[in-house]
Amino acid sequence: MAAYIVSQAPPSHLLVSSSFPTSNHPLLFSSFTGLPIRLSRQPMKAVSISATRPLTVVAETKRAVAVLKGNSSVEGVVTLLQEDSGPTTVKVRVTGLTPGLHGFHLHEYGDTTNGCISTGAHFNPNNLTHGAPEDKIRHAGDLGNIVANSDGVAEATIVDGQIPLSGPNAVIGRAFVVHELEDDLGKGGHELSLTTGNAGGRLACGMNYFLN
Ligand SMILES: [Cu+2]
Ligand SMILES: [Zn+2]
Repeated sequence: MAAYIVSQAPPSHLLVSSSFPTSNHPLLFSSFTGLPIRLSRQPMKAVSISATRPLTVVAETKRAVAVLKGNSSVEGVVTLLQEDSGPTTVKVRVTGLTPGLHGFHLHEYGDTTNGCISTGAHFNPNNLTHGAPEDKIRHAGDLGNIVANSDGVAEATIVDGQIPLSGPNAVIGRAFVVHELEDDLGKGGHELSLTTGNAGGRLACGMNYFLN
């Protein structure tokens, strides 16, 4: 193979030197002689494929807990579990309630310095009106009602897609609140239906703590 001299000017181009011995190479009798031509700077070679790491899929499980307390004998524990970015499973156990339905929400703040009133409004990152958990239009914090039995104990497992444990809408640092009355899920026609579900006073509340 004929050797030729190249000058290495701009990095992506190679110039055929004009001092090239042109006498007996057929290519160099072409009209391109002496003009810049584009050549691959590096010879073709097999691309080496670096060994890829084995693909390992690790399911990330996030957990949180809230302990609910208030000014009455009502108290409870809420545990939360989320796999990856899936829905959050909320397990609730509240005691000391009157039998029947009680509104249960995630409120905006974990603050309980002035009792449950300091937890603010229902967590509502999308600025919607109050609704049922299954409604499209609802507060993220709207988890409906829990039902206390004749012993005043309410146990529930709620699976919900709007209360993740991480990201901008994370529940960590916000509080669960259990209410005196039934949440009308926005359909009661009361002036408070579309803000609080008219669920009455706040019996117990507690902030979510991250457990991982
Ligand atoms: Cu509430
Ligand atoms: Zn609400």
